[in-house]
Amino acid sequence: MLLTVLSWFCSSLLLLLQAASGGKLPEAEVKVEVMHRPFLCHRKSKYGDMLLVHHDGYFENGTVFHSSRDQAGDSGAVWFTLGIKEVIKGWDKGLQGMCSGEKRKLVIPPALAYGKEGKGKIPPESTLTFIIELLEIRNGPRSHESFQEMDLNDDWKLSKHEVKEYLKKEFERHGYPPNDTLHENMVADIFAKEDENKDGFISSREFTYKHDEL
Ligand SMILES: [Ca+2]
Ligand SMILES: [Ca+2]
Repeated sequence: MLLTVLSWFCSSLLLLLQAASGGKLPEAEVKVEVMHRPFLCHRKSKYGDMLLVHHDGYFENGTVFHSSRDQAGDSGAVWFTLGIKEVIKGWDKGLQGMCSGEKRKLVIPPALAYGKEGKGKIPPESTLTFIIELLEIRNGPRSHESFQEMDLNDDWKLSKHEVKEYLKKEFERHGYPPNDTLHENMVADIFAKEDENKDGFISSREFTYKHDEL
């Protein structure tokens, strides 16, 4: 009896799943192949993280159209923030859950790359292949971790004082002397843009969810 019920349940679930996926056009997908994964992986990339990557780009016929290693040393590697459309959709989708030191091959259909128009030397409707090596992961400017770091009194909102302290720290970290007038102006500017409900604080929501499309 139990078995019958179970199998009935499973087959209806299957039907449900088919119904849910049927009727819609299959969404364009990135083909991801992990070419190398380091033995130790303390942290995996997620939306909002900043990633430093080396990348080689190939057309379908195998010709290289870009290589970040063309430049001397590691200087050609690029930083970008994952998941905020700073890069093509295929990268945002295909570089999640990646370890530092990991190497992936992404095959990206035009819909998730440069589409019908193409761009620069990328012709319209190009499927692109990228070999991407992730060199480093850092907390993105909009990450949960950054917010907690800035929120000195843990009340889940940022006061002008907290933002100013953070700016001072960031300036020092990058080797610039603190500049009170400049910090005041920056704080005023930040609050004008970010404090959407004008209550004098930047809430974690105001801070994090700038990008509705995520
Ligand atoms: Ca606070
Ligand atoms: Ca606010």
